Amino acid sequence: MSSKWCSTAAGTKFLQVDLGANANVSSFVVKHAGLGGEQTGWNTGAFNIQTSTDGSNWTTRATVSGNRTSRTYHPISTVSARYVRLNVTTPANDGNGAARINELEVYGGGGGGPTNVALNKAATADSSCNANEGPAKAVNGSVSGGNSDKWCSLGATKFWQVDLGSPFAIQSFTVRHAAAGGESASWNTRDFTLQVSSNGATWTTMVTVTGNTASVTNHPIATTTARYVRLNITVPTQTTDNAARIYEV
Ligand SMILES: [Ca+2]
Repeated sequence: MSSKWCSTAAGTKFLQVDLGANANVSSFVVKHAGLGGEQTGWNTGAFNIQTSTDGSNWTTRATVSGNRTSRTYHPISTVSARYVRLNVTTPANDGNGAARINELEVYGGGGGGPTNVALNKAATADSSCNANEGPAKAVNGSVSGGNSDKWCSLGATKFWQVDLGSPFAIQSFTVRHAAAGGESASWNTRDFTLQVSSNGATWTTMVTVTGNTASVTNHPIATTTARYVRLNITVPTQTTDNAARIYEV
């Protein structure tokens, strides 16, 4: 009974966890009083679960009222988040005023949609336009952090690559171009290829795109196992502008 978090604070009581970095989140499990051996009348009556990438702006992902069960499961459409908050609005269903949470579990991957295996992995590139537009910006899980939330290159041969750390079965790629981050759509990448490699030296071209104008491009492939992914940009924009601008891969 002492393996729980308990709060008797006035008003909404909350429990928050920092995952340490943005991660794909696809479901939550909450273990209430009854799972800790306490009376089920103390199971949380009403609550909501929110996520955030910065710990200050929150989006509500699940809202529950009238709960009486000891364990609740909350699948959601997969989102990238670093922080998860459980807000307890009605702490029990028998009128008791204490919130009693034995466990708040956060799950990613399976069930909620595809997993982004590139998220926060080690990225490199031929060059960067500025120190704050380095290759890591294309795997930081965000496109809304302003014009520097991207990798940018003015190099003669523009490429970006990520080391997934170990081999993964890859099913598709998603590339978010200039306008996905709020810049001009005339700067969306026009011609590019996507390659994979198991050793970082020998590359196989999986996707070849010419004449793209879209802000976000999705590229499903026949599932292939690889550790490295490379994006080669041959025509960076729709105009004579020579900078590649990639907000997320
Ligand atoms: Ca980004």
